[in-house]
Amino acid sequence: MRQTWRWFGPSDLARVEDMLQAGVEGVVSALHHIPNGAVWTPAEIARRQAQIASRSDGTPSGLKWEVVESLPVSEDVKKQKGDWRTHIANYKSSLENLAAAGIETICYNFMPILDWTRTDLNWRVAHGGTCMRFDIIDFAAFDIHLLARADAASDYAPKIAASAHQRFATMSEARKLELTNNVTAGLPGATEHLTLEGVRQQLAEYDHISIDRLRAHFIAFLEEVVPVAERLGMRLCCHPDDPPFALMGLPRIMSTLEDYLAVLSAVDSPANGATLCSGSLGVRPDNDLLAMMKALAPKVHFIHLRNVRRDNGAIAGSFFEDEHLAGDTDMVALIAAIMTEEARRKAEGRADHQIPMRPDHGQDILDDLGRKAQPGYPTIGRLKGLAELRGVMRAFGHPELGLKGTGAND
Ligand code: CS2
Ligand code: MN
Repeated sequence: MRQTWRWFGPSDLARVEDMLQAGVEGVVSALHHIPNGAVWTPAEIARRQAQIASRSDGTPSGLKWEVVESLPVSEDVKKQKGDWRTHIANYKSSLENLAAAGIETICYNFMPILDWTRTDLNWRVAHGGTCMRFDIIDFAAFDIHLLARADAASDYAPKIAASAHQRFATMSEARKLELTNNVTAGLPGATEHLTLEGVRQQLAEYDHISIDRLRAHFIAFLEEVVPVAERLGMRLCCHPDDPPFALMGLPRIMSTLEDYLAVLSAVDSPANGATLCSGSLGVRPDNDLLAMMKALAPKVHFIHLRNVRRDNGAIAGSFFEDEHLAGDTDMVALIAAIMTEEARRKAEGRADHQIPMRPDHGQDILDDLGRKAQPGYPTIGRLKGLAELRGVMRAFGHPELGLKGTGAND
């Protein structure tokens, strides 16, 4: 795997030299300041490439922008409303411009309104660091009582709704505010920081969009952009829903292997691929990450390695972001499956046999604590995650001791 790292640009708390010290081989970035639906111009792309290529003292870093995350799909395209046709044309132009700049791997997602969703951004773990957490009871309390969505109560299992009522009854005003801010927090440029009223208005726009309709919109989008990506030798890779189940009554269509197979087979092309995010998909106990990796193998173009622990006992839906080698996903076995696929590609002579991987999120530890990084993107916590993952990769790649018989150590 190619060891990459997400960098939000010059405003990122991690500097280019920090990435070098973390042992990063390639950079994942995006032009967050460009509004969703607009064209990424050659000049803006070149500017970000130049920022990545040099350290703060101006000397060359040797790093390159290798993966785009994300080239966002606009809400208009998801709803087939307003300017959606222009936005699709602009998406194609952005692909042309990125390909001309030598960037071939493009991650995006197709989640309505919200990107990732958590109820806690700084949840204290036993070792004293913090991580992000999603608590289904808190989330239901938000949905039923704070957002006050009409059908909310009946969308939850009775046990969850009852616990949510109880918890809300004793919830402090400060926690209500914090919960609202956490749930509506988004990524810069990907989703704006939404007010409750803003969320209600946006939700109303999805009232008539069923799962099947959203999937049809997605396939219509793919039918337009995949041929362009294929002609340009690019790899599109869709990130799964995070968490991988319906929220606030919104349709979700990228949560399971069946979801992936439906859209990847609808527009069958090597350019139409997947981002395997073990942290997002791993929230569902019925998502078998190893089986997913094997089933999607030739079309996995980008990998997010992150581990979650489902932690609410009998009530499904809650989880926290555990250390990379802890949690409910067998990370070591997953890495073996990925490296086996890489070996298979190499034997086939595929130029993209090395799959870009990044440590997706990390816990806040040591000097991360108290620094205001993007939620999930502390420097030291991610560096630790990357180092742990690299250790596993190195062991499997060992010529004597590694994955014998798979070709992974040839
Ligand atoms: C990311 C996603 O930070 C994260 O959780 O994995 O937000 C991801 O960048 C987008 O969904 C990809 O489009
Ligand atoms: Mn991810």
